[in-house]
Amino acid sequence: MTTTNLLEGTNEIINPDTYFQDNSQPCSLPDNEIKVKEFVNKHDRAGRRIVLITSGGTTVPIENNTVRFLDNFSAGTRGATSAEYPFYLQPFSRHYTHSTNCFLDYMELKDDDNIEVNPNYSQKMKSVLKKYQKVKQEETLLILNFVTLSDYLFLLRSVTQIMACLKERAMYYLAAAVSDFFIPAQKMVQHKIQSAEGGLTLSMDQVPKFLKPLVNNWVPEGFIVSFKLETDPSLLVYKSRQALTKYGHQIVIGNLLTTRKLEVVFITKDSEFKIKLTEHEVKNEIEIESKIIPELVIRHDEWIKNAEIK
Ligand code: 9Z3
Repeated sequence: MTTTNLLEGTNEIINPDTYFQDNSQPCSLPDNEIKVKEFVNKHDRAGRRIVLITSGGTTVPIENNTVRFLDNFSAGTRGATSAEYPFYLQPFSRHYTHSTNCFLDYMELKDDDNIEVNPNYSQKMKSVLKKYQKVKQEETLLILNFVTLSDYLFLLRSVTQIMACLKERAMYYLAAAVSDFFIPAQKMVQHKIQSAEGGLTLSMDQVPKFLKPLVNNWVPEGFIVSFKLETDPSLLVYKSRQALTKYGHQIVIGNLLTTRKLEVVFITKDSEFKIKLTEHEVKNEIEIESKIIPELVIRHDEWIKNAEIK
């Protein structure tokens, strides 16, 4: 088999500012910025705290006219579940979209003209619906979408910079699984890579380390929590602490791919502890986010209090 060595990667680490200069911003960015400004202004005036939760994976295209892309693992469950706990909400749509049921399974035909909720689900759905409607009515949830690495990074920079005015009252909960490698636009081939040329060898650049400007420049007063995903248990604590030391933010939550729904490790400057579900909790469908979020709320309280003392 022949291999096509298409692209030359580089070991040089690209500066985050250079990234924003070399890549064009997504066309949805201006609209999203308007939505975020409105949301932040409204809740800032009411003296509320705001949490930015990033969730899901990013993709990196391998062709400018993209037919193929590389994806990062994430079902987006951590972020979606976590978004519900600050309000003590029961799950909303994720339980219907992530279930093996088709959404039509939740419905029944009442007569020729009307449908209703299947009684087997109506009790649970009713409580979810009530809480969902409360969130909608109070406009306490704003959902923005991203697909590619570039969508994500431009959005992250804009949202954090808009939220900077909240100072310590903002929390940044970075659970998205962000690509570590990408092909810069100017090095990417324009058209679909042809399979007739044989195998494909890709060489990719390292994605700039965005936590650095985020912590130091974009939101230096914010309470910042990042996640570290590993598959090798022996690396988890070491790599999580390494990230905390490197970026100097408040908490790294380490998790392993296979046990991420059952166990996480909190790494702070002066502590390290596990949060784990018991067998009993697992049986009762307790979600680990119901333990993670209250712990973070306590620490965020302290963060705000300490800032007031200073
Ligand atoms: C995580 O570690 C999340 O907890 C998961 C959640 C992606 C594992 P799901 O979405 O899974 O519920 O299916 N997110 C961070 C992953 C990541 O890429 N972190 C970077 C790294 O590990 C640092 S920011 O190097």
